[in-house]
Amino acid sequence: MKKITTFALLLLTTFTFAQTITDFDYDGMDDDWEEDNGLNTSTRTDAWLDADEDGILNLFEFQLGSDPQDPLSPSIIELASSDDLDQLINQAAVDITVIRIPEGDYDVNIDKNVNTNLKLMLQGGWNSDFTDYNPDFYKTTLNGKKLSEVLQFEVKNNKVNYSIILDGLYVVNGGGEGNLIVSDTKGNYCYLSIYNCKFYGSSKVGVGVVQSSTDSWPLTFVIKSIFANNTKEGLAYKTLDNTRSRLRVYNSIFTQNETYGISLEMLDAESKLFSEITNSVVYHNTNTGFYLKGDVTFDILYSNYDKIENIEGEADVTENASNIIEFGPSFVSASNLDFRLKPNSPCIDGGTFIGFGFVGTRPDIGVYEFDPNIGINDLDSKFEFATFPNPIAMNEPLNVYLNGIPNSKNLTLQLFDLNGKNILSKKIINSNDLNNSFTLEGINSQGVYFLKLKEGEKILKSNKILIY
Ligand SMILES: [Ca+2]
Ligand SMILES: [Ca+2]
Ligand SMILES: [Ca+2]
Repeated sequence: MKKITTFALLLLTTFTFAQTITDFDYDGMDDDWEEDNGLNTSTRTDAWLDADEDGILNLFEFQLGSDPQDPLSPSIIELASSDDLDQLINQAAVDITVIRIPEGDYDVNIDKNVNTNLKLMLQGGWNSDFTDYNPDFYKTTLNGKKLSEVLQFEVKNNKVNYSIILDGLYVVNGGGEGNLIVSDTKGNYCYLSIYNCKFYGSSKVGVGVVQSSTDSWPLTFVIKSIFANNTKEGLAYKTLDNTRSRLRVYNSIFTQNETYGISLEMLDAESKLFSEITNSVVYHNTNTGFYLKGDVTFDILYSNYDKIENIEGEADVTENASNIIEFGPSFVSASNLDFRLKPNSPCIDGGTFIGFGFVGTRPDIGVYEFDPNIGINDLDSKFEFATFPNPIAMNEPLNVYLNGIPNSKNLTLQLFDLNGKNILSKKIINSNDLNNSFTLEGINSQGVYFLKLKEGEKILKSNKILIY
């Protein structure tokens, strides 16, 4: 991983926001931008890859307006122990500011007025020397100690554009209105993205968003994040003043919150929210999963929730629910905030492909993919190994996704048939080779195969692959 510690923000970006983008593959990245930057306008998978290996996913490079093929763009500030996180965030302004925060506990109570254009990314989940990223392993905790909001962004000035991205953070014990509050009364084009984050133990909401910017068109992503044990809603999203908002929630969990998992509330008749919740668990909240009010288009797909009861202004809600699982998610230990899936969970292989690598016949619902070849005991290991599509046609290229595997001199990928015959071996120079696709050579019959990742003779991971 490249280290960039300069505070100088040398990059002038010519990228400008538009009110809407043309996005054929629906991955959140503009078609022209994808073409100009060597990405694929007809696959969603590339949003979650990191072309220049700078630790910032392509989707977030788009939102920041940086170059996804240049590891020096955007410039990154690595927080040293002597640095003052509050001060760094408050300095963040129109230039791109990526602040990388190593594992540790930080007392944080930030209230930032967004008066000018802002592109800010806070990225936790790194080890102390910033060579390895794994948010579940290297916990970066921003702790509000119930004193006030942990992070609050208030947009009050004229027509500013902003991108706020949180990645790999535990945001806990917020006071005031909640753990993260974004209130926007004057924004223009607004991105809020939450990825690999946890929002626990707020004295009010986990995350609260208020959009009241006339004729703006905000887009909020919530991806692989958990909202649990908050005193009010996990996520509360309110819109007023003729705002048209879009909310996309993917592979996230909302549970054990004391009111609703998610509330989506239009505060006036002119505002409208297009919401889409996919591959997510909204279960075991005190007052059912959802509170919906007003002109809300509510698409819930391949998800696991109990019931939607409190729909006010129900006539305005357009509900589209499909492939819903109504049984409990069967977490390993919800009381210990361990939201991995047990082997009997109905969420296993219950999701739909949205671009992430997965194990099994289909992606799982929730944050953590269950691997039947590994079970739950080894899921604490720091790496992910996924292959897709699966099942796969005989001559179709296979995508292999690796994350967090340390470089080793002795890694191979080996394909075995059901009789244990080794059909193919591919040596891996380093793990980054594998954010790629390759052809399964030498296969001439359909059936079940096992792709094993080995270090020497030791099997690190094994995925079952069905070839048709
Ligand atoms: Ca796109
Ligand atoms: Ca794409
Ligand atoms: Ca990148």
